[in-house]
Amino acid sequence: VGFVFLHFHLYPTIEKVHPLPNVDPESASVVWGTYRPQIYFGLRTRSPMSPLFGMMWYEQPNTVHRPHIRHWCNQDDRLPGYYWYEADGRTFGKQNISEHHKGVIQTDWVNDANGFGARVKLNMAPGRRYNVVLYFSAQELGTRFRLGKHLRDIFHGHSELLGTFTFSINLKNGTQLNASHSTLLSDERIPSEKYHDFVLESTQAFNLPNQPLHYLLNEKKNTEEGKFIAVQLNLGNKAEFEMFLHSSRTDKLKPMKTEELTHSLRVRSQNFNKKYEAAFQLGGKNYSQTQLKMAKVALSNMLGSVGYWFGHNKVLFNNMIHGYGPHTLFSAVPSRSFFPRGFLWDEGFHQMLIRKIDPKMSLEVIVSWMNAMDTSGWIPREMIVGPEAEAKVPAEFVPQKPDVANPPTLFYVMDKLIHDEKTVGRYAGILKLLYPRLEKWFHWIRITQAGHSRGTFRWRGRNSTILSELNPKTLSSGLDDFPRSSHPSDNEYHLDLRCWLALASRVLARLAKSYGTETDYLKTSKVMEELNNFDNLVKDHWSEEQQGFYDYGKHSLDVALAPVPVSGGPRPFEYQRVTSRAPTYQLVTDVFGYNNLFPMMLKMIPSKSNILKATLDKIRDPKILWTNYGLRSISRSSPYYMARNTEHDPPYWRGYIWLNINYMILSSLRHYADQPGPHKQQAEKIFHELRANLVSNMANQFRKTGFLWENYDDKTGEGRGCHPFTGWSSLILLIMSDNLDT
Ligand code: 6A9
Repeated sequence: VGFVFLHFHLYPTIEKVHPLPNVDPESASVVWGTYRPQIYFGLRTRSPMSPLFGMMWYEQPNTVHRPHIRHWCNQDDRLPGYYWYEADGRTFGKQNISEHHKGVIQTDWVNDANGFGARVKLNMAPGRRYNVVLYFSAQELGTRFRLGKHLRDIFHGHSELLGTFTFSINLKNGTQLNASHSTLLSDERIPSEKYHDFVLESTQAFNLPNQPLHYLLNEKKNTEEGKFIAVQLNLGNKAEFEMFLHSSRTDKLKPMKTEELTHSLRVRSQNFNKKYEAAFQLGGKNYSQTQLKMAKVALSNMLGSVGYWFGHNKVLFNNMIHGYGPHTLFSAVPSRSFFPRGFLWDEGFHQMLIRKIDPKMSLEVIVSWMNAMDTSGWIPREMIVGPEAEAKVPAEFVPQKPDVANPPTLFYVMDKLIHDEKTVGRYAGILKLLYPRLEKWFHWIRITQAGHSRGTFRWRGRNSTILSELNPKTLSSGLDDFPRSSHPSDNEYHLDLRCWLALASRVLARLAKSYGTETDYLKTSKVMEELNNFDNLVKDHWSEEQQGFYDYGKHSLDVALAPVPVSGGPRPFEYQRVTSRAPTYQLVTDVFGYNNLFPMMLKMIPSKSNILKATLDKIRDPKILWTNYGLRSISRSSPYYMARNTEHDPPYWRGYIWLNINYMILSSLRHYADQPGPHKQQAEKIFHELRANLVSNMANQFRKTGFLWENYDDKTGEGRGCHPFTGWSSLILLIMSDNLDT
């Protein structure tokens, strides 16, 4: 009975918890926003029923090669840069998209209670010709579109959510349409990840007399009313047009016009800039123009790439793939091009930034993630929800595993939110409802990721049989290939996880104090004391000899990837891990890097302790973690430094510089610099040096490449990995503004 009971509790029944109420009682579901972050310019409302709006464009090729459509943000487009440089994630945004040959496309938009208005400007190289396609697509049977007769009423239709609506286009003076516009209406069900394919398939080369070749939409209408509708504007190299969606949802408003669009854009931009300066106060800080620009792009992009998804996750459970959902996820994303979906631990970092300017949005997002929890307390690490999200992920990475956790960074944000008087006053109701959810989550992590002995913890999900990896990955930790014990076993325990739980328990105790009963508070305080006991941490993880904190497990100090003869494969050998010295149970002392800094990062080391000094020394040592561009992820003297994990997997968290961890380090340096103690000055000095290095390198890279990057090279400072990466790399703004929340 015990087993069944435990099993029932530990493994999700994959049944969702009851959703918490909307933070925003006004109906967000009819308000348009840039909630399709994976496309260059797309809008939808926060309702599963929302029609999707999007824009595509292509350059008219002068040859018989089919045009290359731009639609989904894609690194292969090799655009020299694209970013929201002002955006609040709610009411407006201004974006610059740099095209090849020094072309620029601007997309600016605002919403109102009945729809949206947008202005698009093309300023492309002389002699080139561009084609812009604007489309709407229905997501449910109640939404239907019809074609109108002229640009002023190019489409109209009706939907359950919006009532009847019209869409109009206004070509600005001087903008010539090369051939007249053409339209497409279809009643086929086009999967939402295939819109550009559909448009491309509907495109044909036309040889018009005395004109170069044109690829145009082959005017098509297989129905009177349809589910997908598109209009094409066949333009030259310079063009400007506006578009307005107006629904009859409330009859208070007249359709938006040019003057209102201009006016709203101006007023919202002014308000945004005012709020921005109030929140981050970069004004008097002596930053260069590039640095200031990067800072505002960082925030605007974070907000401009908040997304909304609807659908089911795939979950691997009992050796079968189950659907889990449906979910409606409202979340920021790490990267519009590569990772345009929700990641649990990334989200805590995103909200550290967003809450500074829009705490209500942070709460809306946290509520959304808490609603993704199942009845056992598990939350998927990645929310790959709906066909658009799934289309970006190779099939083998889609299924989520219900025994796998991810760092509970949302506690980190909650801590800040409940220390902010305004937020506490205004959102007491939802904070109170969040408390039991967070407690459930905490409890789930504590139970399911427990180690063998009390107070130790182990990330689940490491592969103990795989031979092709130098060190089996720990995806659950978020630090993926950061080396742990070489031979995964049930007896190992992990430093970072223990520190995350210590932090979470501290926040939970504070939450219990404000929103729980007396008993809750006593209970959580006890847990907090246990998990934050520094002597126990030292006992389990500290090496006196190495003067560092380490993981523990079955570990060999001598492993390497080497070709091993095999038969029956495509090659006579395979790269495998070879172990020259047998593994024994010990601390993992040949690895020092981000994982080993967690006791300091989460401010668990007493400020007077020699352990703090030892940690600071290692941080500042160029042979270990120090570089001119930020702290590298793994010591240069570790055998794992820059080591490939398999023949095909390059190093990832094995040397490169990552912003989320550098942010946490800076935050703890600030903390120790402000505490009395013998190491105060050392912390202060390193704080300033590290901050200056990060800011100047990221701004240099931004100037050179036009992007914020996933991580940075520790030898050259160059941006690496995917781009744009305006998830946690945007924390550079908090760093610049000295908002390090000690
Ligand atoms: C692979 C390939 C189109 C990896 O920022 C998101 C995550 C972090 O949470 C994690 O800590 N990134 C970090 O180690 C990117 C994760 C990508 C995983 C999916 C599929 C898709 O190629």
